[in-house]
Amino acid sequence: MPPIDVNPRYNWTSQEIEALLKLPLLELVSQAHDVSRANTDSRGVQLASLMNIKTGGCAEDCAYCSQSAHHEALDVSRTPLSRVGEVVAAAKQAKELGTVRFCMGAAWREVTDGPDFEAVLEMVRAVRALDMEPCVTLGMLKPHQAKALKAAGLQSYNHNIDTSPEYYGQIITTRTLEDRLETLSIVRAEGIDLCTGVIIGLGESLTDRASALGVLAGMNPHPESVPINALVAIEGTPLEDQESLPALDFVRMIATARIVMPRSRIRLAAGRQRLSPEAQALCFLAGANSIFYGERLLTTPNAEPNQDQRLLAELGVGLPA
Ligand code: SAM
Ligand code: DTB
Ligand code: SF4
Repeated sequence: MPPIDVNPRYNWTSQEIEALLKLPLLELVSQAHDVSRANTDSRGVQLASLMNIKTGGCAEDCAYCSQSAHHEALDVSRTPLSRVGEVVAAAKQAKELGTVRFCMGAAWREVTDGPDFEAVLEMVRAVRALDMEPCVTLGMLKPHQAKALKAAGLQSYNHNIDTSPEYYGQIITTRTLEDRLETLSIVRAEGIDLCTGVIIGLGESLTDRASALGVLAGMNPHPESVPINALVAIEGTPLEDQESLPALDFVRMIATARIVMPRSRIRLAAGRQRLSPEAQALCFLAGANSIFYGERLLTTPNAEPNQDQRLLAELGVGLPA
């Protein structure tokens, strides 16, 4: 292979990306680490907290998701939208723990204008007022809604492509990848950062993983943050019996994402709870520079904050004082 280019490129082919994914692991991690050193502050890991502001009852049929109205996930009951006061209290607590980004997720297929959306705008303003970076994930958006979110102070919009164009129909049938890309372009047009990533471990092939990364790496500019999720298999969803992803596959995906999107924040996202401290250390070495921090993801537990504190301190990767 030619020496790795440490500057951003937007013309990666799926074949090139697949060749990276297939490199001997230590060669891949070493190349990714060089790219990290040249492009990011390798000591800084951004902490992001998640809050589910509206649980369950979503009209989409994403096969991995406990919140789809099409599945009967155990332990997930529908809730109305959280109150602004509850969100502010959770954001304050997250700030005390050292979180810089506060992400609010609603199980909506798309945003509808009205009191709920007005309340979300209020939440964004309140999180901004706490000097944190507000991020929301609300499903599909129309241009005037993106404009209103920007005006409220939204930093970032999470909207994942999830999987490759080729595998998409196996996982979601109620929307297309084109719908996702349309929302992403609406968000970007308003100057809101993109938080756009994938899930692996859905039964997709290595070629699918390369193809999904190719979609992200072809965006110019690259998404500012890229969550790499490993499936959390949830009882009651169609993927409940999916075999769990080998830890080193997670490392490979992070390293490859770092190489093809050298300046993005690569987030070691869902599925981290199952990784040993050693596997997580390899992910940071391979260029992961953000994690979800806090007891919960959306409907499942996250890695323990106490253990995270110990791990980050031991690795010396920048836990705030
Ligand atoms: N409805 C919005 C949407 O789909 O964008 C927001 C919430 S949705 C739960 C956000 C992302 O979380 C999904 O796109 C998917 O990538 C990830 N996710 C959801 N369930 C997951 C699971 N069981 N395991 C891993 N990642 C998951
Ligand atoms: C993202 O990429 N992962 C987060 C966040 N964006 C919204 C969600 C992970 C969800 C994991 C399964 C659950 O807790 O329901
Ligand atoms: Fe879950 Fe989001 Fe899919 Fe709805 S759109 S089923 S909340 S992943």
